[in-house]
Amino acid sequence: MENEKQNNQVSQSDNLVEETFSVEGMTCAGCANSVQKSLSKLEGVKSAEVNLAGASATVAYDPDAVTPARMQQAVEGIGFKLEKKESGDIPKPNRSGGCCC
Ligand SMILES: [Cu+2]
Repeated sequence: MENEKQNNQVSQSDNLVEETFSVEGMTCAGCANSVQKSLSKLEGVKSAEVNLAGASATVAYDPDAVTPARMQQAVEGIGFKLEKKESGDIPKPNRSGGCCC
């Protein structure tokens, strides 16, 4: 008799942090989409919202499973730059032409 319990339980963690990063290099909705995808597919990232106009990304994540450094790596891997937003840091419009499309 098989006594296999396939309890695919997601480890319950209410340790969720929401943080806003600034994203450099996005020039169109396609760019924003790529950044959003690369972030949300990371383990530990619950949701990612990329704001093209504001050149920012708001990520809800579990700090036990993923780190901002990891997100930076992922975003840099597709040609953009993710930076922790310092308070008082005004995002400057970026039209450097690092477009993905
Ligand atoms: Cu683009």
